[in-house]
Amino acid sequence: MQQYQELIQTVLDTGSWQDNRTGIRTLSVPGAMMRFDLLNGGFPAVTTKKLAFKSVVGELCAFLRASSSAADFRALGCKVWDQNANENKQWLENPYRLGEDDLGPVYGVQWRQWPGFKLIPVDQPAQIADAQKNGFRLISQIEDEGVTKVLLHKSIDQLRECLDTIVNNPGSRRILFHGWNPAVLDAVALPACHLLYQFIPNPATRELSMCLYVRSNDLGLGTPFNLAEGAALMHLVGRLTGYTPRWFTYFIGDTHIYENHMDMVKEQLTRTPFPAPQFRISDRVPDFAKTGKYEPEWLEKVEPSDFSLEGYQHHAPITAPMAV
Ligand code: DHF
Ligand code: TMP
Repeated sequence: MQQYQELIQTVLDTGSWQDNRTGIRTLSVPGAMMRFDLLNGGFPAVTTKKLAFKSVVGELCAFLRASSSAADFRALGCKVWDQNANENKQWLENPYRLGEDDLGPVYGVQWRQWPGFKLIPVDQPAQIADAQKNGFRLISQIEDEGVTKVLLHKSIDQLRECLDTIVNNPGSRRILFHGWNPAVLDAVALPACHLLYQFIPNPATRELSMCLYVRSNDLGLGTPFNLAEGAALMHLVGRLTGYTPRWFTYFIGDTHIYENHMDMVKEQLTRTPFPAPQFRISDRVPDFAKTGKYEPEWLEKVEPSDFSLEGYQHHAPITAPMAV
């Protein structure tokens, strides 16, 4: 995890101070990249402090189940959403908030249940038939800008469609899912930070690579989680589609360190990183490469206890407050 330390150093050396909505300033750099080779169980866990691995895999399971409540995250062992659900004044006053612990249609809802709508003029029956064939359900007929149209809806499981494509059409360069839904930005506790995931399978080597784009990344708290979660997702998707995880390329837009995290990150720079641990998924989760049976329903069935780190050596835990 040399690269994490190098990125912290780059921000300390070249960053500029920025104000933001939280009231806690950040030292920021516009744009960064890290790249990890996950071959042979490799895993980008930070070692210069203790990674809250149980919390990481709890969060991933909650995303995979399309959770929209901090209570669901807690039930899976992850408390990191409590503050965003219940302590941000703007969100507490938001008419879309459904009450205690509600987060709105965050990450997993977009990954697994993207709300897809089509408005098609009634004089286009071929389009309507095609949409219905593709799983859109007719909701009603309406007048829109003087034209009679039908409104159709489909809950789109973007992630499941990625797995289907890895299995059936691995040469595709369109295997991605998006967390940024512009239609719901006003109705969520926090607009998606890690938002674009693209899978790149290599059918010749049976290796699966992934690129992840994170629009805004808190190097002290968010980045270690996002790296670990992205890598865990690659290992899981690889298991379910018969691929070995390979290159994990991690792009960041606004790359920042909060002013009250300076002691935490500087302390980490004094520590020598340990070798990366090995990542394991329990045998309970079927390996497509061995069974030849495609079982994508394990995306929802997987439990936090199915994920573990082996040989995780780390320095003493350090933490710092999260800017809400
Ligand atoms: N807001 C901000 N300002 N930064 C974030 O990184 C962030 N991340 C969110 C939601 N809002 C956010 C979701 N992810 C922690 C880690 C990830 C995360 C939120 C918080 C965190 O506090 N980590 C601590 C404790 C982890 C634990 O014990 O569960 C850590 O030391 O890693
Ligand atoms: P923003 O919406 O104003 O960019 O604030 C979001 C903050 O949360 C920002 O510091 C980035 C951080 N964050 C992460 O780094 N990773 C995450 O997974 C999440 C949810 C947030």
